[in-house]
Amino acid sequence: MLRLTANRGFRFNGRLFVYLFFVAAIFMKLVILHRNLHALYIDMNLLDNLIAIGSILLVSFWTFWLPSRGRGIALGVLNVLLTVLIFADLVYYRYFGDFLTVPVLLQAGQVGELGGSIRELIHLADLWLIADWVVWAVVKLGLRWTRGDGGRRRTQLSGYDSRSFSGHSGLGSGSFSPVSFGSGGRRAGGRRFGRLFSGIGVFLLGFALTMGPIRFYTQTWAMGLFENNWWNVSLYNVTGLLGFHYYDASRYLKEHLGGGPKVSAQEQDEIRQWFDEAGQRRIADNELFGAYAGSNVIVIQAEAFMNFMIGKSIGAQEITPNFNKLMGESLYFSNYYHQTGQGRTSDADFSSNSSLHPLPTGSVAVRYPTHTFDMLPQILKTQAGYTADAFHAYEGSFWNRNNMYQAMGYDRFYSKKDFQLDEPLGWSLGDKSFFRQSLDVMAQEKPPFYSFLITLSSHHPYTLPASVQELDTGELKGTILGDYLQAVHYVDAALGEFVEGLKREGLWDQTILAFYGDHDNSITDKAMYEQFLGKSLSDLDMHQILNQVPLLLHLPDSQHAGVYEEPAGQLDLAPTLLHLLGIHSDSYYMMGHNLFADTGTDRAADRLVVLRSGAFTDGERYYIPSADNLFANGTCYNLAGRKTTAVEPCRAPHEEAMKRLRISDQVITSDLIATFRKEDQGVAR
Ligand code: GP9
Ligand code: MN
Repeated sequence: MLRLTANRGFRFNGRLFVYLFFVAAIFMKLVILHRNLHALYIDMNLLDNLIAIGSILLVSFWTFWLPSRGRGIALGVLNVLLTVLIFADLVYYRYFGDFLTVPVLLQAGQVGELGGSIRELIHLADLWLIADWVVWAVVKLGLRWTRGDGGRRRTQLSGYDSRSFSGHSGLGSGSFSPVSFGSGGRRAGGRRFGRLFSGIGVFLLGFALTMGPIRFYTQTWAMGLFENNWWNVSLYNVTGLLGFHYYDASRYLKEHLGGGPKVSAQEQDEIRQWFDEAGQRRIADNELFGAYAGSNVIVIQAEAFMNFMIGKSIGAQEITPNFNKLMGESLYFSNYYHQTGQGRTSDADFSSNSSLHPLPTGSVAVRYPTHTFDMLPQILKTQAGYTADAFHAYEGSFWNRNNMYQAMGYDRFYSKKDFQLDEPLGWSLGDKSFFRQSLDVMAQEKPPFYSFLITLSSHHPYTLPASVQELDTGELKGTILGDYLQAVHYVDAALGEFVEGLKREGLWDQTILAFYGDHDNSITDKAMYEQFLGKSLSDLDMHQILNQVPLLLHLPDSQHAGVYEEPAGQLDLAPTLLHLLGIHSDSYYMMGHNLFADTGTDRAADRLVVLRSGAFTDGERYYIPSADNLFANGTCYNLAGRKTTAVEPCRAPHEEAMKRLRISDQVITSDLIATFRKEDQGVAR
């Protein structure tokens, strides 16, 4: 910018100044945005700053290739566009706790939701985002004034189109482009080369500044982030705002315009046929069909609530005394499996409400929130006039819930901002208060209602404050499993209080209550489980421990209580609830079973529970795939003797399991339900 020359003293490179001003201004805006993000409690560190600067260089390097005047205009336009983007993100974040994404921009409803509150989301301090415009205007006016030409002569710092200008010693002394040449053609050609190389240099610098730190992050704490992409805010933490938008746009293009693998017409027919047959198997006009039509439905998805500790004690204390007590008047499915993948909580939520498998990578809620699914809240609303609400006392944007819940048809989603944080615990609000406050809402709801609740207090790493620890974990004290059991004990107490609350409000005998765990607790140390259970465990035992979650189903009249040992899984929840409510699920694109349908002769088809890993069981056989995923290298068990058998008896259900996972993936990624529905309405394929 300032160069000491032999005969002229300091010379001011105006073009470089303009560019650096642009970079500094946008950087300042990114810092302002970051300081407004309440989900992040730390300032940007050095690497974050480098990423921010690098990404500004990457969006603007090409301006070096333009002639001076064009470059100034381009930088001005870029500044305005980026300012609008940053401001829009800021306002959107204040409401949704998330950043704008392409699917959100394409979803008109999202903007509608901001509605009248938009004025409240704009703060006076946001004017800092255009402080650079004011500074620029002042500098420009000041220069005109010091030159005293009243602006008659074209200023050499006119907006962003300045070629260059000198400092005190050389005002108006010609061009000071990075490379200075003699005259005429040589000079023009040299300037073009100068611009070309400057642009390339800035691009390379931007690339290094951006990708170096991102690479460092993704090889350390953010490992696997881009494969899982569970939260836009965590992506932002790695990539910065501009990087996030680049990633989001390319993700969208890849998933939507690039058109994943096409599903041929023949495959589509086969898929429809598969769903037709599965639907037929769910039809059962038995005494339970419609027996509880019109009841409220409360589904509680409990964080990391596993099956192995149900009914167990430590010392003389039961781990889950309330759950155990409820078992006496409820249906307890003792071989119920979570079927989640990388999307964890969101997968359990998706599978339980849509009766489809989650995806092999990432979360459906994040990747395909706008695709069509047959979802429980939507069905209950449209088929039976229910009000549907979701409750989860965490940031509404986590797992893209703000968008997904809207798409699922919920009337309202009560997220962290709707709860009073009167019992801070772990990530957010303690489950006891969460249940209490959610119940307050339900008590006001016009019946029938469907309420879906996700608990949080038993989230990894399970360390609860001493004030709420009520379990003496004995030998396990100080271990992660001990902490886990402690947390589960707290959640169980919260469940007990919730049930009491339902009784107090007169809702207990008008409500179907389902309670299940979302997924495992990520503790894989076999020795710890052996210590807790007091016996040695086989590979099969461990596999079941890590994949089974309990399902407790309480019916309004407390009938049909007992232990149900048939294998079942999260995909079965929606069709099973629909059966109780008297809604046939055969016309829906659901994969799960109706747990109240009588088991036919084709056991593999009727009761097959397929896990996302490709493991499965039909109650007789149990198959665990090998690391290389080759069928022959997997292990097939005969469940009667819990012994391994030759792998061959597992082949047929394995093929069916693979088929189901493939069909589910195709339905989700290619939005086949929307296609099928259009075809049904006579729109040609
Ligand atoms: C947070 C909760 C936790 O909202 O869903 O998610 P998890 O880490 O278990 O997927
Ligand atoms: Mn979870």
